[in-house]
Amino acid sequence: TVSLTINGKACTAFPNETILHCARRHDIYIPTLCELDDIDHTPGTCRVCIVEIVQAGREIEQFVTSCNTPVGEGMVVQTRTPKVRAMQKLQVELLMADHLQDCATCTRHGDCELQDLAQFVGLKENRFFDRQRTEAREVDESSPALIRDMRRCVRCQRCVAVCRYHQEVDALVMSGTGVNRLVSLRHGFEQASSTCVSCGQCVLVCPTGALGERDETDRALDYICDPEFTTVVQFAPAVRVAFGEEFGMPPGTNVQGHVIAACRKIGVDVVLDTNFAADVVIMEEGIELLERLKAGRKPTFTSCCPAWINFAEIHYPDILPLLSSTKSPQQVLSTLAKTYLPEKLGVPQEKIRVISIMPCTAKKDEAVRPQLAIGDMPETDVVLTTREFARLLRREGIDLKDLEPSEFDNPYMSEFTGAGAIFGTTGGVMEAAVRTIYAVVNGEELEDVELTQLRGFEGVRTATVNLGGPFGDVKVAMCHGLGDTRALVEKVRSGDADFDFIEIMACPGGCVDGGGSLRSKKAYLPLALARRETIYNVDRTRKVRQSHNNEQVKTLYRDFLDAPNSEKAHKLLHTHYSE
Ligand code: HC1
Ligand code: SF4
Repeated sequence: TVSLTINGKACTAFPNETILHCARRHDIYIPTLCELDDIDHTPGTCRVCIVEIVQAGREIEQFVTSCNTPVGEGMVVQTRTPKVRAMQKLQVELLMADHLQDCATCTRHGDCELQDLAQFVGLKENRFFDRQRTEAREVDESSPALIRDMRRCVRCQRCVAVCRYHQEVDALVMSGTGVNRLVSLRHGFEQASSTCVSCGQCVLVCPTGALGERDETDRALDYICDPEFTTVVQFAPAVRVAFGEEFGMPPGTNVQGHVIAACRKIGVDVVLDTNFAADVVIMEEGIELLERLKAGRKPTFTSCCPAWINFAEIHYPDILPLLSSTKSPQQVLSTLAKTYLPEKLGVPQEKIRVISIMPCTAKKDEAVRPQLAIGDMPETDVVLTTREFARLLRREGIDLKDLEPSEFDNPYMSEFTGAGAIFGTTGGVMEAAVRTIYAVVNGEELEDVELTQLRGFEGVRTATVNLGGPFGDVKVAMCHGLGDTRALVEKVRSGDADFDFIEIMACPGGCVDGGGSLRSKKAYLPLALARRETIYNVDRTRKVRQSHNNEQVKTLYRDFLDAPNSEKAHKLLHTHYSE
């Protein structure tokens, strides 16, 4: 170990540990902006983590960035001297100099790491702001999902790092020099035509409002407030366990009842559950998988994650025939809300508007796919990320904590099973599918529905499941995060991986910490495990835990779809992909 002092306090460090890291372990605060420990990102570009050091045996003081300077034996570190504080303040002032000064209208207002820094250094004035140069910076609004506003970028490069080293999509690059240096899409493309798959991981790590989703809270309000329309809201499996945090509730609190109450309070007519549609997806995808296995076609990839679909289409179009043709739960619910529900409610199809609340940015892309429309009418009209939904409630003066939890009351499309609930976490779709496929093949239920061999958090997990009947052992894989996905897809293409069924979720952890969920400052995906625990609890406490035993799903097939994979089910609930 290495001995040193920080602000007079004796500290021990590991060899090659950075000063910042050592300080944190000893509970000494040093401000940071570009650095993000969770993704091992220490570019040292913002320079606000500057500290004063004196190396052992040397008299002179030096000023270094603590995030990328290693400790030394006998080093004396000072973090709060007048000189250090003045330098940090100047740094923040320089960062502010080319940052759009419209905090009050920024979606990160009150939740911004740059604002926190301005408070930390006690910034009272802003001497160097160059409005003209800042306002001239690029704002890319070409994507239905994401907005890249370079007027708010602080060049921390966290987005570049997460996209390149974690998601391995590598859609972002730094371009330009000096004051013109900024984040661009590779080859200068616009978002809509680049290799970006809209997974939103870059948004989760952005410390300011430079990256974000296209805000559609106004469009949602327009529908909700218009008496002409019957507005239907659906919310994703993960939303109920990944939303309370925004209103000060402990991580992973199940706020399903609060979300229902909030929707009613803002004037939504019908509140439905994406979990119900997840159960329907299991029926369709499960039977589809068995058909494919019988025909010797394998592997089949799941198709519910839209960033994964984008990834396959853009990066590996040759594998598209391997994807399940079943639409995602979001689209299944929207389709049924505009075909099945009108009959049941006595409301004309063209008067229905579907708003979905998703922990996902790529769902916005999915909603505008031309093949996911009924004639000219999109199946899903508006997708709000979890962040936008929080914003919408604030705009309506609602604090989630103050609401009395409510229950679903729609008798057709709101009941869900434990299987539908676990879609929200990595491995959940596979587990839900196996519960139903096993019963279909064997005519009896699995003895233990908790398939713990499919759980876990490794990037790729594999297992062998005995399906019984003519199928016997099938090999399955579950993968989350696009870095691991790329490696797995490469293996499938080269014949080095032999699987029957593969679940892919583009976001690490699955939807519980999706790219559209609430952002955490200075951390990447810190809440996934707490949220996942709650999801498994929801499953554990459901009376019915297999999709095929969902009474509303049974009624749907009896009254409307005939059978899973029937001609009608195929027409309404399956899709195709584009190269
Ligand atoms: Fe997901 Fe899905 S699980 S994709 O992760 O299949 O977003 O939660 O809604 O559609 O059900 C997200 C979550 C979600 C779909 C379902
Ligand atoms: Fe990369 Fe995903 Fe961000 Fe696109 S949305 S730039 S793929 S991290």
